Amino acid sequence: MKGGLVVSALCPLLGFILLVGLLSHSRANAGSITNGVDPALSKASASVQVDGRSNVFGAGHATPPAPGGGGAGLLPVVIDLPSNAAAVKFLAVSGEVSCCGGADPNGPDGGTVRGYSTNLFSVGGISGIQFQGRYQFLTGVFLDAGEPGGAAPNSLDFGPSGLTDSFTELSPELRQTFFIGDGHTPSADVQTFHVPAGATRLFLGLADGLGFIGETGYYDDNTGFFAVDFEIVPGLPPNHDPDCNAAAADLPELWPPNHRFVPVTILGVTDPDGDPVDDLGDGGQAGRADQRWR
Ligand SMILES: [Ca+2]
Ligand SMILES: [Ca+2]
Repeated sequence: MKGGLVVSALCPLLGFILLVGLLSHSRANAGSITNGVDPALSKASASVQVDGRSNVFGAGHATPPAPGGGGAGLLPVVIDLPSNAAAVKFLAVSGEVSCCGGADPNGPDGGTVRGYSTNLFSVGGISGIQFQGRYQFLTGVFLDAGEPGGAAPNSLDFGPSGLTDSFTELSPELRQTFFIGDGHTPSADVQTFHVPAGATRLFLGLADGLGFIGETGYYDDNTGFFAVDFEIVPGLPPNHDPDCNAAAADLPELWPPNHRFVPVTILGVTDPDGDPVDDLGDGGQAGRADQRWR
């Protein structure tokens, strides 16, 4: 009877016990309070095309970098994130690119046939990325509203001794490049990419360099593109506990004992989010606390 109000003392001879809903536990009622996600927060989906020359390390900069030579390519594709963005899912990624003048094209999960491994350095405040045995895959990076600079986050390693491409969820940091590939695990489960705090933009491109090792560059010999269908998953709005400070029964007492059920309503409960303050959907009304009696 945690947090409840027992009124049985008012009618002990009859054994009527009136139980008032667990007002102080209304967070446990979240099933009925927060299941109704605000329709304004519905998922947003869209499609973009990522050119094979899109340089992910150009994210947030005016021009893409190419300290390794071979051409800086193009600025990456930018997706502006709504303020309530919680995660991004890539529902379908198709197309092919070539690292090398049209030879040996590969899909979004990256190439294998040329035997390269990716181990590119960080540049301009954006982390490098590693993937032993894989190259030229779809790559992303989240940024806040500013131009990246300073020390970059650690490079993520998606190789066999690292994260691999089998993760179901990934939580990259701001300015930390990450493998997207086709957005699905090898067993075809869609992967969830959590949006880091403060992120306002997601950039899509590729991570290239001479032999995919060292300084980035060598974008200008790339061909093809990836077509990317993505979905932005909104977060739930913040939920606050109802305010029970003014809660009171609408009957001061149950008397005299007469073997009859007596409905009692608790008034004065409010919710700062405007959520209904009933329970279980069993007859309570908005603006009232739930009541049960037996
Ligand atoms: Ca290239
Ligand atoms: Ca994949």
